[in-house]
Amino acid sequence: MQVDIQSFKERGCVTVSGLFTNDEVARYRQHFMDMRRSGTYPGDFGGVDMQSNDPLKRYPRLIHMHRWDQVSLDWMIDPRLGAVFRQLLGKEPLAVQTMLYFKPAGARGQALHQDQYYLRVQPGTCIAAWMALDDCHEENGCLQVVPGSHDLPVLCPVDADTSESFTDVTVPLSANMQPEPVIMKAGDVFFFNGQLIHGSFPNRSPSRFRRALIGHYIDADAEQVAKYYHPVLRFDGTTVDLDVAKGGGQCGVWVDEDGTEVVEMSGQLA
Ligand SMILES: O=C(O)CCC(=O)C(=O)O
Repeated sequence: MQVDIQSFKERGCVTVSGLFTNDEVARYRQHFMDMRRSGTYPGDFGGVDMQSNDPLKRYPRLIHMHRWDQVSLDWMIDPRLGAVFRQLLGKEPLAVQTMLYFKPAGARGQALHQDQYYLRVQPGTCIAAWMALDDCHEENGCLQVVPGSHDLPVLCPVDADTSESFTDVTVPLSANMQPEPVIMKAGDVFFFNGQLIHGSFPNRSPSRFRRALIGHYIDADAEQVAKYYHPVLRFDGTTVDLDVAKGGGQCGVWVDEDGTEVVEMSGQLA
């Protein structure tokens, strides 16, 4: 399978179309809908409330399912994903997280952010595989990305608009940055660098879900990742010992330099 490595280098992201078949995607949809409707799980921080007016309380995201669900584990270390990572990274990938976003009609999105803010991988950064389980477009709240932003350091977070986002922090954009929608077919997988600014807007469709199965990865040269992402797995399913990355450190803020906005590392992460 040919992956557009140049696009990944220049834009910080690339879509691999049809990496998983329609039949596989239909099975994943059924599997995770059954799972969500039949209980609560570790990682359901806010709980599940089927009577709530908030669609995200009826269908909260699932987190780290691979730790207790074989289907999720098999997907996270699927050889097709491994083959793409080896092309993109030129190194062996390591797997650290799964998530399932249901994003039903009317659900809020997730404010623009950088995954590396959370994973704190050292040295290097993380990389995500975001697989569409439904066709994704602007109406149902597809992913939005700022191509080229992967060259930025981790930016200092600011408050997000929680009427549009279920998370409460975001990153400020410079005046010439504009998020772009990532239009995808179910079964496509979007790979993106951990510093790429991305997120999503609300699902404004009257009835359609926008489900996505997401994995976060690091490369074999990484020595540290935040505690939440341990244990770290190789693609053969065995675990590898990495150090726990500490919190804090510097973050970037936009400053004006002779009429141009540039990032200055003058902020401090909590
Ligand atoms: O799927 C979305 O709406 C956002 C997902 C995301 O930002 C992430 O996986 O880091």
